[in-house]
Amino acid sequence: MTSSAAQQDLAEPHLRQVLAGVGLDVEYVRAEGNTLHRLDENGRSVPVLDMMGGFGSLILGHHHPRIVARAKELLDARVPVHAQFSRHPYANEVAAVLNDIVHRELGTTEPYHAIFANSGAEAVEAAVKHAEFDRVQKVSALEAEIVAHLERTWEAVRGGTARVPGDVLAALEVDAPADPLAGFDRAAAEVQARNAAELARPPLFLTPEGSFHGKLVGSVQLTHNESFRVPFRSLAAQSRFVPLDDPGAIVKIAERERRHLLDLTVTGDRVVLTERPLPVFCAFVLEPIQGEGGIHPLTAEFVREARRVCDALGCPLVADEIQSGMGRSGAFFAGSLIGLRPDYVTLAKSLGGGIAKTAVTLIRASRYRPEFELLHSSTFAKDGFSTQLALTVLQLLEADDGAVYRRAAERGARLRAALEAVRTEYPEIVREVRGTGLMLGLEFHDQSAATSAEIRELATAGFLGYAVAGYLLREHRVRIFPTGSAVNTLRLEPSVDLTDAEIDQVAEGFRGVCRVLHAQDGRRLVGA
Ligand code: 5B6
Repeated sequence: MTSSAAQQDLAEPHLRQVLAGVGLDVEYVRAEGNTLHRLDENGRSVPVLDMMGGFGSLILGHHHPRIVARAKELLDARVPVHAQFSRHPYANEVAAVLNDIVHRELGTTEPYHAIFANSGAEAVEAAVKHAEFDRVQKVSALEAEIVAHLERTWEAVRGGTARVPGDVLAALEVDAPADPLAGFDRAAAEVQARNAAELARPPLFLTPEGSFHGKLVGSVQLTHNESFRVPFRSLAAQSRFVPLDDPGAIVKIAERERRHLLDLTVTGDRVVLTERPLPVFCAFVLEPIQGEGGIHPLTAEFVREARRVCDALGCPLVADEIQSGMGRSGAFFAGSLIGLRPDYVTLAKSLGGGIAKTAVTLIRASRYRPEFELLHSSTFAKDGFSTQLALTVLQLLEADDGAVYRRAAERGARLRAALEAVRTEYPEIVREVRGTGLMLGLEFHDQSAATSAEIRELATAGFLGYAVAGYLLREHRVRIFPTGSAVNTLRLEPSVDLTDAEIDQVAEGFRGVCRVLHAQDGRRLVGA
């Protein structure tokens, strides 16, 4: 049945128009491995090499035969997909395999508990909510301690064994009355008022500049790109962004944001005013290899400093491995290659094997609050279908002593060498090739001073990367996109089954782009 409404474009029509502007509004009808198929004007199937890989969701490719077979098996067996509030042995098995990997790669024997979700942003928000739940309980414990101190101090003042000295009243900017009890009342009222003002402040997050952690209400505030983040800033707690090339800035930001609660205790016969550090930072969230920010691997020095400052603050360090994890880097966790020791880890994308939508947040046992399980849930999370597929994915990744990880490293090195060769041939066009394993980026030099008006305008509007993507699709049958926040960088995230021929096809495509940009042939670039 075709409704009359189906003739209209109702599903995000504006986005479709934008894609159409650069020749990317293509419908794909079939997907396998690293290939997507579209139909040409005559209805014939045209293969397209997919270097996007579902924004990094397809480490094993489209429709991996073992994952498809498992999905069919599960459906044929009428495996319960929805049986909320029952035992979930498969979710538990997924968590167990993930723990084995954590213990092998992240240098710890501590268990990590698993909270399941449906998407990456949801896994990040579960992490953030858990971290905040932990923070507010620590704050409540501190508040309770201060209340108990105030009571004890009041008893001492009332009993005449202690009095509030003038320097305490002066520090609190309250007048000193003759009556010691009135002095205490004024001091205590001021302490309570100042503490209440501090406690009303929302927490802060730490995250590197260039971060991308999702686009939901909370996670978008951890996403650096202003156009995604700023319109929604009043909806959630804010982040302080740390420059990637200046790990020393982490401690400076922590010092600048330091806050405290006031406390009144008794020493000898004097009431003493002390400052009690307030946990201000909810979490430090980072991607070991930034994806959407332009493919920037973090350095070992940066993550070491992040760990040091988090330990000093008592704040959890969250590794967002949603894009970099699941083997793409050449290890299961990209963070393991730079010595990252996180308290929380988020995974999504490839965890569902390119078929299911699933995500997970892992939390170190020593920081875990079991009560959180009764506060946070989602109807679809931890369902029987997606967790069992995730288990198959993990078995495939872990098979043959990690052959997939070795292959990601080997294929990544080969692809990188091919891209580096293009850069060597066109150093004035290609600025840099960077990344780790099969998470690579190729950055073009800025073209906003190009002699071709078309190229200049595209570059100035931030659309050059999309125009290059349109050209590669049209002329080389390669599907590739720029990163959203670094528009001159094209991102390559194919599956581990990338062949030499496919690598050659990509390199040839980029040579074509370089020739067009070198010749300043704007019309050819946009297919005019
Ligand atoms: O599953 P979800 O998208 O909510 O995951 C959020 C997330 C992502 C991520 O990479 C990290 C590190 N943390 C959380 C997911 N990345 C998604 C992404 N999406 C686009 C572009 C990207 O570079 C990354 C995208 N851009 C335009 C249209 C659709 C998607």
